[in-house]
Amino acid sequence: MTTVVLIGTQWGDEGKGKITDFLAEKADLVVRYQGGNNAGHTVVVGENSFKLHLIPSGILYPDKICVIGNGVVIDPKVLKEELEYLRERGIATDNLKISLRAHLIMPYHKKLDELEEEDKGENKIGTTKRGIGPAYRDKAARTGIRVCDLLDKELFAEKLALNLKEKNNLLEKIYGVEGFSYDELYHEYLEYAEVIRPYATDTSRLINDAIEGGQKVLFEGAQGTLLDLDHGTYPYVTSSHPVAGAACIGAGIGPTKIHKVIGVVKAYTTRVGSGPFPTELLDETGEFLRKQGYEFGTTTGRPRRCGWFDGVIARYAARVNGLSGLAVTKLDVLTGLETIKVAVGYRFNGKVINEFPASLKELSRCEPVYEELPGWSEDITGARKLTDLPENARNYLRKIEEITGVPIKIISVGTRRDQTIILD
Ligand code: 2SA
Ligand code: GDP
Ligand code: MG
Repeated sequence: MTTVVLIGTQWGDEGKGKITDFLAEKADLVVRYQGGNNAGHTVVVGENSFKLHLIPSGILYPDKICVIGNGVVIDPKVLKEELEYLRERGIATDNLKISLRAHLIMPYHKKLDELEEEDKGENKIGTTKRGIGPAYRDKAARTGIRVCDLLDKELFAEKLALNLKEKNNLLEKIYGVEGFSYDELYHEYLEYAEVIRPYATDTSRLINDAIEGGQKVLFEGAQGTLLDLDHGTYPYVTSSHPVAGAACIGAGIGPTKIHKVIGVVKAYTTRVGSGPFPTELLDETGEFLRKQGYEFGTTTGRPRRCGWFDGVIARYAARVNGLSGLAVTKLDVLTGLETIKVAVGYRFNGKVINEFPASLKELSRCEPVYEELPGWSEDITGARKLTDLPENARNYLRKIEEITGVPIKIISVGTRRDQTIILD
């Protein structure tokens, strides 16, 4: 491995946490480049299950440098809690590095996220209410507060005052709720400044120096391609860029520094939050997938919507991310299904289309065109090489390769590190 970007190809929760953890063993640095604590990555190490939201999954290895890049939005309260959660479980956090350029999530961002969702009623996005959208909005509006601002008392005081003037006005006059006290926020955040200070650095420099020095860097994407602000199912997306290209911007490296892009593909499809989902199963098969795959949000506990594997989406993700390889996860969850359906195109206005439409109105009218493949009943959680898998499972994987045109490099057949098959 040299420089690898690992991304989600669907609507998130593909099992990126597990694959990151697996690949991190061979990496020197693990870097997060977008999103915030809306992410929920579950990593199972032996008998222990770790749920990480903000800190890169690589932290579970004592010798890896873990970076929160400039493209991430940081809720310092959550950072403090996550650091404590890890330390309480015997995980050292000294190798964490945080970008001086990363933006902060403030309590008014969370409040606004909540109020805006309520206001939208039936049209709500289904956000995680972690303040992600409002924080990125301030970043784009050039009013955001960054880590380097927080570490400078006077600058922070100035920026906080300016922001509170605007936000309290909005909260009180538009939403009719109480605003935030300057003094309380100022003192709360000064405490967080001291939590962040030991980790804060120029992470772009750090990452580039590591690459130049021949070290191996793994970029850990959060959410998934269809939640991307540009390439996803807008407006039912997150406010960052989960696609591979964003690793450059969110970490401060150039495109020439990336060698491989691995797309994590769940063997079926899930989605949390609102918006169209062509292969969604609202029947007992959907219920079977949710139960077998334990499909509940890692951050919010929400039940995930479940459906068949969607080849149109996978092909689209292969293109917009420039995938060089696939990691197929949760293949074991399909065990026991007599037949498995795979969407190979959509029927729209009486015609078959192969491209993922830009218009959501169009997408919501698309009917999947399915191919049916025979399932398998054998327990595959003990498989460690391709030939351990039943023929029907191998045929299913071959179908995914055929649809996407991308070779499968990793197959996951269970939550644990060892429940993984590596292909050359
Ligand atoms: P936000 O909070 O502004 O990013 O929400 C906007 C949309 O992005 C979706 N989103 C996610 N979808 C899947 N998984 C996510 N992380 C958690 C997990 C989710 C959870 O790992 O399970 O616990 O509920 C995630 N984060 C954001 C969100 O559902 C909206 O559709
Ligand atoms: P992420 O957001 O992409 O990191 O995914 P999540 O951690 O939110 O959700 C994936 C869930 O599936 C987690 O609970 C993982 O432990 C679990 N998981 C990952 N790979 C496998 C697998 O191959 N089989 C099964 N049964 N579970 C898996
Ligand atoms: Mg997740």
